[in-house]
Formats: sequence, structure tokens, C-alpha cells
Amino acid sequence: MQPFNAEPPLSVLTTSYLTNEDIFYARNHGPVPIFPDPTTYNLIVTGYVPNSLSLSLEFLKSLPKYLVMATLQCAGNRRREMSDKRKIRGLSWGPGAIGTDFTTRKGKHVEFVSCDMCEEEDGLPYRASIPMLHATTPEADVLLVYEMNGKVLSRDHGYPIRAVVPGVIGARSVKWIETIIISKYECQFFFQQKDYKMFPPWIRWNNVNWSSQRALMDFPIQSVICEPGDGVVVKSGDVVDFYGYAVAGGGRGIERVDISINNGKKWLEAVRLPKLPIEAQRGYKDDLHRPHWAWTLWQLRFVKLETPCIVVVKAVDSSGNVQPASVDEIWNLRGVLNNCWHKIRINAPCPPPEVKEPGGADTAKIAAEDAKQRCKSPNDHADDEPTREFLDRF
Ligand SMILES: Nc1nc2c(c(=O)[nH]1)N[C@H]1C(S)=C(S)[C@@H](COP(=O)(O)O)O[C@H]1N2
Ligand SMILES: [Mo]
Repeated sequence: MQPFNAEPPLSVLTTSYLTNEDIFYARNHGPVPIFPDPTTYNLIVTGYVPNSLSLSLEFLKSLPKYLVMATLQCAGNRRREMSDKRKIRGLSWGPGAIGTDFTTRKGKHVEFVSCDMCEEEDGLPYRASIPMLHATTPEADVLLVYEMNGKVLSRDHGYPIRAVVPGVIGARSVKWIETIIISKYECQFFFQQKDYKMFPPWIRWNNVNWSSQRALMDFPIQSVICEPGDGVVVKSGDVVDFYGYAVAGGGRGIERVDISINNGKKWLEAVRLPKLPIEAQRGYKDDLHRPHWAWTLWQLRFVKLETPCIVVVKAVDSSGNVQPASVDEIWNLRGVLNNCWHKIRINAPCPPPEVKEPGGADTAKIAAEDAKQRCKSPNDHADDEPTREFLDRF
């Protein structure tokens, strides 16, 4: 049986700044554990500490409570577009492995050890670590979380306690934490050492040296068109509204979101929607200085289209980072951090099926093939072999 993994339809994702629990993506490497009775639960803190601690849920909840609005994004978000290019090992995520919530901070530590059983760890629990400096910097807002969007954390998302490391790939936000180890070393287990690393496009499974790359932390600048969906049919001259998200890792804000309705020839600037006031309530002197852990929702409305066309989004973050135009530049064997320009195809209405007339079979066949081509999505390249030109470049 496969562990439970799910991403929401894009059309519901950007209807609100906060992602409801029932549509929040779920990423599990093992079965969701049935956690012991919360009254007997204790979080163990051990390792390089003068005395190991055993902290009850009640005690954790009595500590000062912090609200942080943060976007959790799987490193494999948009992996599907990479696997459409060439086969990849990893779950096929569309652009929906992302969600935003409010979480509650209780402390800051280093290696988080869960209690689920992961195949990759030969049945041992999921674990991951973050640098001590990151965990102990108040500005980094690393949290031990027991509530999400004002409700008790659900089992799927890590009840009773999970970590949330804002601005960092979801893999470091360990769920169902049983133990926190203060350690001299980075976590030496699978998900830190043999996964969630980004290699150049020319590295393959037969020559990958896992220790040659660092464990991924911040995610890069990202943007996605959520509405309309890929492949919708629109008549030429009709007006369409576009909606989506943009997010940058490491607390960087979104400076600009650009949309093109002609596959990148010309660009228009999308409108960034104001964030919820809570995100600004942390006492930073201005918008520039506060960390932006949450995504920015954007829209561009009343756009007149000539169809068929390809609509593209790309964003710029507060450090001036931009997204790569093509997936070729960043393709990697684990299919992580795909942040190339996100494209959708808007189709023109397909012609009605040809009426087969005597002697007219060929015309009908050509028309049908033509319609099929025009109604193809830009991601329909699953079977394409890498071209000679592509391989020659590396
Ligand atoms: N214990 C445990 N924690 C985990 C995982 C897991 O499989 N087990 N998956 C990680 C990954 S890869 C991601 S992207 C996020 C997903 O969090 P969510 O399911 O709450 O959206 O949890 C992280 N924490
Ligand atoms: Mo993930």
C-alpha cells in the first residue's frame, strides 16, 4: 500500500490566502501513524543538552504562543513537468503541492525525529535536521506546531506536534515529532543525505554522488497559474481572468509577477493581492524588512485573448531572483525545485467532427489529427526522448 499523498485542484488553491485543512496537500513517506494518547505524549529533547527533557503536550501549550503565516511547499512541487521531459524517480506532483497556514511556535531545536515508518529508512521513522543557527534565530520563526489555521493539528499534518520551518522545503518540517536531538552533525539519515538534493542535469542515477551536494533548505522563487486550468477552451476575442500564486523561500518577498499571453513575447504585470494583516503584525518597521513566509496571490483580470495561445507566468523576488525560462536548465534526477516559467495552453474551440463524405476520408483524417495537435497540452511530452541538441549541451 502506498502512503497517503494528495494535492488539491489548482482552481481551489488560490481562493483564499489561508489553505483550508481539507484541501491542504499531504506528503507522507510512510503510513500516517496513530499517535499515542495525547495525555501520555511527551516530547523528548536530547543530545547535546545538559539534561534530557521530557515535555508534555500540556507544558508545550503553556509556553508563549506565536502565530506565523507561512507557506509550506514540497521540494517536488511541479515535478510532473520535469518528468514530462525525462523519467524521474519521485511522486508526480503538479503545481498543487503547496499550502499556507497559521502555526504556533513552541521552541527551536535541531534534528526532528518522527514515529512513522518509512520504506526509504527500512521501516525507521522519518527524520530531518536544520542548522542550530537557523533553529535559534528568532527571525527565522521556526515553530513547533500544534495548531493550524486556529484548529488542532490534524493527524495527516502531524498531530500532536510537528515542526514548521518557514521558507524552507517542506521536507524539513517534520510531522509527528517524538524526539528532538541536539546534535553535533547534520541528520545522517536518508531524507537529509540521499534525497532532497539538487544535482545538475547531466548527473544520472549511475553516477550520482550524494555527498557532493548540500541538503536543500530555502526553496527558490516560484509562480504558478491556477485559474484557468491548462487546456481550457476559449473563443478568440473572449475576455479571461487569471489567478495564481507566487512564493519565494528564505523570507524573500515577491517584487513582481509577469504574465504573457503570447508564450513570452510580451509581458504584462499582474496585480499582487494584499496579504492578511496578521502577516504584518510582528513589529517589523516596514514591509521590506519583515520576512515573507507566505505566498503572494496575484490576479490579472479582463484579458482579451487570441486563441489558441500559451499563457506564461514568471515572478521576481525581493533579491531580484528570477525563474528559469525552461525546465531543461534545472532538470534533475530527483525532480526537485522545478520553478521554470509556468505555462498553460488556452485552446481555440476544436472544429466539429468532419462528416465523412465519399472520397473525403483523407480530409477528415487530416482535420482530426490537426484538431488533436491543437488541443494538446504543452505538457504532453511524456514520451519525448531528450534531443541530441539537449544532450550535447552537457
Ligand atoms: N514524519 C514525517 N514528516 C514529514 C514527512 C513524512 O513523510 N513524515 N514528509 C515531509 C515532506 S517531504 C513534506 S513536503 C511535508 C508535507 O507536509 P503536509 O503533509 O502537512 O503538507 O512534510 C514533511 N514532514
Ligand atoms: Mo516534500
